[in-house]
Amino acid sequence: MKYTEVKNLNFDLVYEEYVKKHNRIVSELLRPSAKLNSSELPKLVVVEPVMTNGFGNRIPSMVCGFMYSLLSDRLFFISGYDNFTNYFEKDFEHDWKTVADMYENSTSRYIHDANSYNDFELVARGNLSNDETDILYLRTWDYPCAPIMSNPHYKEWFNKTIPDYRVFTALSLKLIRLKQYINKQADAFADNNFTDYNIGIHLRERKTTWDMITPPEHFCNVVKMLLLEMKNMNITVFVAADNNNGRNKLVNLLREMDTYNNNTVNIVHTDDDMDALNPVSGSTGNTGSEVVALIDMKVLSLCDDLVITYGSSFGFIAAGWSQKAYHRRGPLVIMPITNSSDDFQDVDKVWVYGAVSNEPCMFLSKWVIAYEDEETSSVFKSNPLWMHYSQCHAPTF
Ligand SMILES: Nc1nc2c(ncn2[C@@H]2O[C@H](COP(=O)(O)OP(=O)(O)OP(=O)(O)O)[C@@H](O)[C@H]2O)c(=O)[nH]1
Ligand SMILES: [Mg+2]
Repeated sequence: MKYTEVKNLNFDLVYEEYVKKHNRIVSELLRPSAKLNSSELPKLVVVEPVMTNGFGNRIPSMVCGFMYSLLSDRLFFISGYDNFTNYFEKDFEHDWKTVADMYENSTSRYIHDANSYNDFELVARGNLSNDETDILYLRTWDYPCAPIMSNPHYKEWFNKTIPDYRVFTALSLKLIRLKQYINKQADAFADNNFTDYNIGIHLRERKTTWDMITPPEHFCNVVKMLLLEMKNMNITVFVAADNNNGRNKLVNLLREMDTYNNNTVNIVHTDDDMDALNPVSGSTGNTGSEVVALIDMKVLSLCDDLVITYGSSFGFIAAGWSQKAYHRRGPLVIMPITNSSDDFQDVDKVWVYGAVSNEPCMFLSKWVIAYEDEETSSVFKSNPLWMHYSQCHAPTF
């Protein structure tokens, strides 16, 4: 497939340097004669992705941890992702098991521990390199590193290294790269099905925001709006969904849709059984196979426009984890509703909105603004994307 690819030349150099450094230091550490006491060991960032969550929540935690490790000159490790290499390439050994034994006597603390503790003062204003703790742990399903992009200690790094501030894209395209056998399937699907213009839909129905719903009709309506701009085009609508019923319903609605302006519209989807239990996620309601989840996410990431479900990270991560340069515009987000006759006069009655950026949303950003000290919240708000970060995710905190 032909498209202009994202280029992050400055960041790519930083990444290459990091890989060399990591490989060199880890091979020195693993030499049988290297008996270091804990004060001589390199300092670390260790991420503990929550494996019962899906990719939309595991990937941001790894990207945040990697960002902290680059900024603070610490080594990066991932703990508890036992089958990482079944799905992703590895340029350097980041399995925590490789070195964990050496760090038995080291000091450690969490920067992020889910919703129970988050050191946002450090992230927004502190200097991570001055932190004396040997191991900084992260356990999160969020993208809570967003405030570090406006931290005065690191602003220059971001301006120089990722000047367009599409930070998630730059880091995730290096750290989270699909294994060839998965990538090939996603590319083949896109090659066989994509046409002049491709709209990706992510329908998430198993996870609701409170008891609200996002009707399949609304996704279909947004596709109709997008099609108004097209003329004499072959258009593909790719549907990814978290359950069979919802997928069938939406596909049928789209197939019945009137097409205007002499466009032809082709509706496609992958064929996984989306009601089958996923052994990695367990009984969390995240069904379907891990491999097809990644194929769906990758195919979504290659679409020209995305229509995704509010409150689900899956679509947002697809938007950010995209090598397609066109993705400067953020996805269109379908908002949940209680029922369609609900209070139309409310200013916050929004059916759909277009996100400003394809950076992931930050679930805890509203919390930072509401509860952190004034300076931390004002540093966060000096981030040009703060409104974007705080708008796009579930309202629960
Ligand atoms: N194949 C496929 N799998 C999906 C799809 N939507 C959801 N899933 C599965 O369900 C998981 C959803 O978890 P996340 O990716 O974290 O998305 P989320 O909606 O934020 O869910 P939470 O983890 O509950 O916050 C995915 O990793 C997949 O395993 C889809 O469109 N296609
Ligand atoms: Mg999520």
